[in-house]
Amino acid sequence: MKVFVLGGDGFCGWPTSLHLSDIGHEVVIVDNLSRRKIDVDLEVESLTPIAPIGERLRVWKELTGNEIRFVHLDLAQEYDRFEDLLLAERPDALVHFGEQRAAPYSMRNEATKRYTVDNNVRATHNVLVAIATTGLNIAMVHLGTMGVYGYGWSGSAPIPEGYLTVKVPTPDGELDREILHPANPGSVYHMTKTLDQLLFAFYAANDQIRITDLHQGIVWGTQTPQTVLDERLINRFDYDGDYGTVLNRFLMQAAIGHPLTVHGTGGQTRAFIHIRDTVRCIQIALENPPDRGDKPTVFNQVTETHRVGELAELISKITGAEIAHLPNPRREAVENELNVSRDKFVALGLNPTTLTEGLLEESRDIALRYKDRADVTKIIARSVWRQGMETSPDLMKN
Ligand code: NAD
Ligand code: USQ
Repeated sequence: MKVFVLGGDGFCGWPTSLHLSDIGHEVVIVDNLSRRKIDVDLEVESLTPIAPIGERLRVWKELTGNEIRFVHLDLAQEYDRFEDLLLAERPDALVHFGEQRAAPYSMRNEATKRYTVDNNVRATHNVLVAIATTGLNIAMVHLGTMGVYGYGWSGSAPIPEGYLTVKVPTPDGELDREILHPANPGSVYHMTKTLDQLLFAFYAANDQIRITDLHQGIVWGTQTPQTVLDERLINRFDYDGDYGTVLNRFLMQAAIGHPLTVHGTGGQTRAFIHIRDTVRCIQIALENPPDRGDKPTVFNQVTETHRVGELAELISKITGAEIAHLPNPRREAVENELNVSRDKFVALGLNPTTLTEGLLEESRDIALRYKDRADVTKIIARSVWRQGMETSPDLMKN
């Protein structure tokens, strides 16, 4: 297949591009490199050194003979160029990672709230309009989030894969109806993913676009079999208070002797997936697209759930790291249950990689190898959900 990877320079998009190229697909990355620019604005860098995109692609070709092409394009701002690109290249499928993905960054200030909505909703809508207008039969796979369901709305009831069957009372008795699971976003970022879902429902029905929406949990780990081939292919490792996600942050903090930054009691339960499984799930989704006229297919792309506090305890047990309970900068439930249906990927052949000490060690080794690149003044999460919320002072000095 010829596959466009939108956002293919990012943390999930880069290893996915290499994986798809490795198994023989023709890959074209479309990215505006905005994630690299945000690092410059935040004065922080990935813990791992990220080579320029041209160098990444050159090394991949030298090592494997496989060519991945790159198009520098802003999906939210350059609609005409994107439509022309689809017509010229006629891809069979596209994977859409190209959005601003950090919840704390989306809550940082009025500019980042507006940027996140403008960028994410426009990018997704432009992609859909371009597919509809060109009339190409492109299968679209989108990276959504578990956060669209919210945490705790249905207590311990299993969260279905996208759709909920409800009973609608009518004067003639009850009707069974399948609806999109009610949206309960916890941040401006998560809200954009709930808006994406409505766009998908509309364009699947109106223009018969074939859409798969992957409700992904928190991705952890760094490397895949392709990114380890050469240091210039290494994947991102975000550890800062806005972009670092919880498990990778804890692993990095343990490696540099920083206390583990648990927000509040640590009773928050979240869903997780290793980056190696992310790339396999995307391959499975690409190989099993819905038919024209189907409603969007939704998969819950998660392999396990854990409480944040329990993860901190596990890492503390392995590494001896201290645990710090910090004021929570987010408005979120202090504690929640999370029971997620996740049968579809397993039925289609995914053999889940779960959180084992071996893999934790692998991530810790990377954190140890690059620990001198860490700026410890960037670790504490300081983007608050409402003005006036308390945050922690730095726990370490550079
Ligand atoms: P990332 O920020 O590392 O990568 C996103 C990429 O998209 C970046 O390279 C960025 O430059 C590009 N991009 C953003 N806006 C663009 C635009 N307007 N035009 C072109 N390119 C644009 O994020 P990630 O962690 O790789 O996440 C990828 C997707 O997966 C996101 O949509 C995110 O919501 C979703 N997701 C991520 C996680 C996670 O834990 N990282 C979990 C669940 C879902
Ligand atoms: N947390 C801590 N300490 C930290 C960092 C986070 O206790 O140092 C807590 C947060 O308060 C939150 C939980 O850990 O309760 C998860 O936070 P996170 O930053 O790891 O994940 P989140 O903000 O939910 O976002 C990440 C990705 C996003 C994706 C989402 C999937 O950045 O793109 O959509 O995971 S999900 O969480 O399933 O919605």
